[in-house]
Amino acid sequence: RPADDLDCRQDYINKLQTGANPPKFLTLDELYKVSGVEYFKLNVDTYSTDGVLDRIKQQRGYTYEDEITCSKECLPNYEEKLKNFFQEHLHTDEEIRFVVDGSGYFDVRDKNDQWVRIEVVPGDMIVIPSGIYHRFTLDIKNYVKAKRFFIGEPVWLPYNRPADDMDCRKQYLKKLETGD
Ligand code: KMT
Ligand code: NI
Repeated sequence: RPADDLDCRQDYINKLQTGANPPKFLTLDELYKVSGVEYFKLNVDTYSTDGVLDRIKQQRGYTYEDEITCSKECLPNYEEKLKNFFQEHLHTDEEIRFVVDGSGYFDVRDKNDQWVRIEVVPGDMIVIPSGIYHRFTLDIKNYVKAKRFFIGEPVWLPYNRPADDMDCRKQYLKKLETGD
């Protein structure tokens, strides 16, 4: 030790159970109640023409869109970026991801500060609220392709925990407490 950069070590950490033992499964309504995370199911074969994604973008004001591929081959600075994604952090804006290929895990802290692991597969669109502590990791396939959305000019800056004094954190906690 330390051998934290070895692939087998990373795979081991990624597969570690993050939540309750034995696992407890949440419905999407429950997920929303305990974290404020929103979820949309899209059809990965028809989303570009079926209008569902367009309606969400329009309703929520998503004016920016790009695509990120996380794999050793496609992501510049792969090791460092993945390490940063997996550091517990928050953002001043929503983190919106629509997975079109591959898979991975978003871990978010619930209102009792316990991890909730959200597996994302093609067709899954999640909205992680601003001010929530979270992290992302790939699974054993080491590959995900996702569309990213943003209201206005994108800001990807993470604030690693602790960031409890930030306005977005306080607002997030207030909203969670009052239930919207
Ligand atoms: C992020 O910000 O954590 C990511 O973009 C992760 C890859 S998208 C599923
Ligand atoms: Ni993030």
